[in-house]
Amino acid sequence: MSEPRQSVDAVIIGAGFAGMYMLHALREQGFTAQVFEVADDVGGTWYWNRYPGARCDVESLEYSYSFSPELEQEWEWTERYATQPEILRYAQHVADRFDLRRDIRFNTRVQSADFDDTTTRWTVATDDGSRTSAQFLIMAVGCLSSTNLPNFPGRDTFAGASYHTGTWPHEGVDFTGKRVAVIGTGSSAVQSIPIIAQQAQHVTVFQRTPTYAVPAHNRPLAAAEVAEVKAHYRELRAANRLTMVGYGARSPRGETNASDASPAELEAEYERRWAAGGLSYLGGYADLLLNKDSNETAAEFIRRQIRATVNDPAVAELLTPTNVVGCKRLCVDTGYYATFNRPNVSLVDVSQQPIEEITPRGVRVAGVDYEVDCIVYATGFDAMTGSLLKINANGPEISLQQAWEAGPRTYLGLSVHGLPNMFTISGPGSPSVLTNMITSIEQHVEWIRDCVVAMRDKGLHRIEATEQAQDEWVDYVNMVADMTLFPTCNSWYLGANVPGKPRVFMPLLGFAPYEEQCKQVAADGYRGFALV
Ligand code: N01
Repeated sequence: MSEPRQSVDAVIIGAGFAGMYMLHALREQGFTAQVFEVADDVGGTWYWNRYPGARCDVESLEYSYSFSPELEQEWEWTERYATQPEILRYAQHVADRFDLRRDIRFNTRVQSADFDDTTTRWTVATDDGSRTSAQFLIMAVGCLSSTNLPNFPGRDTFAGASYHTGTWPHEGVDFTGKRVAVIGTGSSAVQSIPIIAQQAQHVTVFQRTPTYAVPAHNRPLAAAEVAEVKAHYRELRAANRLTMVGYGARSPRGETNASDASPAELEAEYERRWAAGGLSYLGGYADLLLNKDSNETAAEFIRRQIRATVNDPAVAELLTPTNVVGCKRLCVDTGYYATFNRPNVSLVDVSQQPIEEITPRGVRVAGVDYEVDCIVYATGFDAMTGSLLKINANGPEISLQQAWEAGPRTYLGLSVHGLPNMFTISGPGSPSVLTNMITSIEQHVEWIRDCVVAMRDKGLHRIEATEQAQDEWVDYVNMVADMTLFPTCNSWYLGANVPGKPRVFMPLLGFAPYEEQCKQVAADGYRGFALV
């Protein structure tokens, strides 16, 4: 492993897709950079989330870097939705291909970063005692990397094995013959429950909020489809960057409103999208996340599929969500609802009476003990802010923790007033988690790269978002969210899954308009930033 350098142009924290591309992009411009990474290899999210069935719900041909046409052509995806091992292999291939590892210090956690206003440089301290001085501090820590493990009474008294989907053992887990509790029914649970159920003696799922899931219809990629995409990759990538979500240009979103469609038209459109599979289900009509009545038509279609799939009407009813579809992240599944027809799977509703206690032998709800051998916490993440706040970043007068005491505030999701020369890749206030993450990462990396090149060209050494620009941006992000149905659920987008976390709608809706705004800010001489 490389020794960290003592002085570089940029320290990058994290070696997932964001950190890897940031390193490559800076190197290409002649900058020096040091990456710090807690894990022992690259991959970020795809390094940690090794739970059974983990896959990306954005199609593999689009959930991949676009910055290198050669990389794009040489890599062969095998399935419509890539598995976690395949995506991790891809990340490792990228690290090899661009010789990234020599500037990455693995097994190393950044503990603090302090900005010195006299030198306009950061000093970054790590848990192995190293100190690195850098002009720029770039946070590539991921949006979903700080796990949320609920503090159930007695949690640590459990005598069996406990796992969190987000920090799954590398050697895998054999559930054969085991009684397993799964807590949570979000995307990670929806993917893992059907597979755990095939192995385990019994699976008991503890559900607080039922989930909408649309079928993945995963399949091996046909050679002809791959060839077709590869022949027109540039056009596809460009078209994706003109969408609201940074992917899916191959199955365009409907431009008409569900409110204008007849019941027969609605049914046909939802049938078509359900049969196609995947997240484009919600792209059927333009108003599905704007108009409650329109949303209800899409939601009701899924509810009918659940009732038609699940044999026991009482179980079906419990599995049927009532809230707006899409205001929590839509899940993409393979056999999730049907899994509840298995004799070895049962469902426990914890919406009214929460999990009371974890006992040495299992999970207690409403005085009933569910005895299990293993507990799988599929309880999600302290999303978007968790990993950033774990780093003690201190500006000249204020720390990041102080700046975000009442919730995250950024300018463009890229920069925080009070923390000069610090950039956040896919930070709160940017589209990030509402998009194809790799599209958003590439856009942020390229913007940051161009910004530091412009600073070097002009002999500038300090950049900081102004308070006014940040205030206006936060208002704008909220205004956009309030025009939609997104704030109507207790989602992790709002921080509602973590007790005590300030309720702020963190991502910004709409990739294409956002990219345009970022370009305009740069073209206007980095409007909203104070440059020295
Ligand atoms: O986490 P989640 P996740 N008692 O927060 C429940 C991405 N992702 O890891 O809904 C009982 O969605 C919680 O209940 P509730 C994707 O963006 C992508 O599944 O808060 N239950 C919920 O059911 C996704 O959205 C992919 O009421 C508790 C569950 O735990 C994001 O990661 C795959 C509880 C957490 O669900 C996070 O997904 C996986 C408590 N105290 C993840 N606390 C793909 O690309 C929490 N819960 C396919």
